[in-house]
Amino acid sequence: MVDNYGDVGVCWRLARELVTEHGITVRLWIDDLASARRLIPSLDPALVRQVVGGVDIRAWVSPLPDAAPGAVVIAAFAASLPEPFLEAMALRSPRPAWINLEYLSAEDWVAGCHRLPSPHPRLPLVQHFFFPGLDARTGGLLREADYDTRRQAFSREAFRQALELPPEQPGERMVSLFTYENPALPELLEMWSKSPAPVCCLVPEGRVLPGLAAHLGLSGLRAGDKILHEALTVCVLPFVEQARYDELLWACDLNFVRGEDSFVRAQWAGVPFVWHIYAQEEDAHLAKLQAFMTRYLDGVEPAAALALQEFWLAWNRGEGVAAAWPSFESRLPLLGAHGSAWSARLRESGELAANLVRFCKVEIE
Ligand code: TRH
Repeated sequence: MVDNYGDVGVCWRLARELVTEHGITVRLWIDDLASARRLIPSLDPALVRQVVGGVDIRAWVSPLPDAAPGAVVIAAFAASLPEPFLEAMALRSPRPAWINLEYLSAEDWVAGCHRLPSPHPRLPLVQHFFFPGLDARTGGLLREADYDTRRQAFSREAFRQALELPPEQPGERMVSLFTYENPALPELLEMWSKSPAPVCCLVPEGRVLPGLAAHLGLSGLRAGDKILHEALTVCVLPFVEQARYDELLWACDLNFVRGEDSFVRAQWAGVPFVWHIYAQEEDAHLAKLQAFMTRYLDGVEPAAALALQEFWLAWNRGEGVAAAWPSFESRLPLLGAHGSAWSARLRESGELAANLVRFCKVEIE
């Protein structure tokens, strides 16, 4: 998919954690090395085999080159394994633990399906479903052991300087905008440009730029551009390597995120955020969106919960954001406090890489 990085983003994060925190040898097969390079700048898309950050990265080509299956085989996000590879898995002794790493969802059925076995119809192999999730009944979320250390070392001022952002204005709100194309974008920007307090909007390079440029009356935008539009300053940022994306979230007062991985990182950051969920056929994503909001807003003061729901739904619908903004904006301080508490609660649910290692070592025969 052009400009979709979530699947490789999660796999890369998991692979790095398994290597650095658990001392495991990891071979990562990727079918789109060019996209992966955005997140892993030292990757060479022309190489079928290379080691980056301790991970043995291979090009997933068809047919898959002969490679002996490891002790654990993880197929992520509905990737189906080639038949010859499955046959090699069946011949291995002992047979590999076979994990089907699923998408994240806050829906209730997830806890019931997490860790379920599914025998292969023909071969003597059993795959186990492993679901990321928001509570201890699931696999949890990825979170690197050095997250807190990195955050403590983070300086918002140094971040601004490194990106050559304009000096902070009194009362300014800094917002990051990592989102899919959205018909509500002009409405949002127009509102911010008329806002009584300055808004500094940081937009990573990506698919939203053409719409943004059109709204600003420009033929195009690229990293480094800074456009002042009344109370709104738009700064286009370079797409940074994945390890540095957290810094953007820490630097801002409000983050617009999307997909799966940036959505998770926004929750760890504990800063108020707006989730643009990846749209699925027959609006299947709306149930996922609602399930998350219900979980996330449990215990939040009703008016603030309603304000968040109305703004998120407007943003995902692509209309009505101006009407929903004032109420949402006035609740951002409260939602910020809630975001920190939510992030602390998530930690108690366990960490995905550690849970996966334990599951493979202890629970699968
Ligand atoms: O790229 P996405 O839209 O990915 C989506 C979802 O994962 C969705 O579930 C999937 O099915 C679809 O792709 C095909 O959004 P996501 O998940 O947030 O991934 C973006 C990744 O990019 C994430 O790992 C963070 C990273 N990133 C950087 O490394 N540098 C940057 O500057 C930015 C803005 C993001």
